[in-house]
Amino acid sequence: MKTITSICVCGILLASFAGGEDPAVPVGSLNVNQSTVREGVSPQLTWDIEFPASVIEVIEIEEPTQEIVTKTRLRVQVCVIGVGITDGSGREYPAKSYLHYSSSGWKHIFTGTGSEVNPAIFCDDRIVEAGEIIRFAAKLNMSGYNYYYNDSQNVKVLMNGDLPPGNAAGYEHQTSASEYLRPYIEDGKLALGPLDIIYAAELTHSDPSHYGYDLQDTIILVRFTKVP
Ligand SMILES: [Ca+2]
Repeated sequence: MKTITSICVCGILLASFAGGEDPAVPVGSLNVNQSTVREGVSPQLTWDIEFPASVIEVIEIEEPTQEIVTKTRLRVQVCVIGVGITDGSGREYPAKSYLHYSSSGWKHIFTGTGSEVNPAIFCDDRIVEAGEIIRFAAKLNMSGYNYYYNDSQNVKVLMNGDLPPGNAAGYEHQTSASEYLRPYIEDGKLALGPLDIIYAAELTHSDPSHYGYDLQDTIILVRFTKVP
């Protein structure tokens, strides 16, 4: 073998891949065994591509409790995608949400209405070790309404490629999703990062057959990143 020339498969995307963290897109190198190739000579190519991991490689989602158990040391970043509680006249109502970490207890994530949500802000950002158990709770922030927890049928934990929340089979997913959720849906499926999950919570109705039961009253995104 003569000169090894290493070519980045996708230099721009590789730049966004911080060392030690899993890539969000396929990255790798393509190696050619010659620096110049003469006509009629086929160079030997080798490649080493690292594909994005799936979230179930780094966490386990326990059933039926929907508790999340981390399998490795992870950075956990939490943002609110949306709060979708309005009445017939368009008035907004606030929701309140928490995550519980087995190592540190309940942490407040967000209290507010849909128009107060800023999905660009991480409401929580921490490192957890393997074996951490993460739970969820949210409520309509008015008296007379109770918390719903991760083990309730009013809360769903969803990942990349799942059907969006609140859509019975046969419905057109994009049109039945809340406005704020549409950027996260492609071809009728959730388009999240490979190591993201969302909590989708229904806070106003407990009867799944009611039209108000849409599992879009509070949607929280949790992004996991492997850390050394
Ligand atoms: Ca609702």
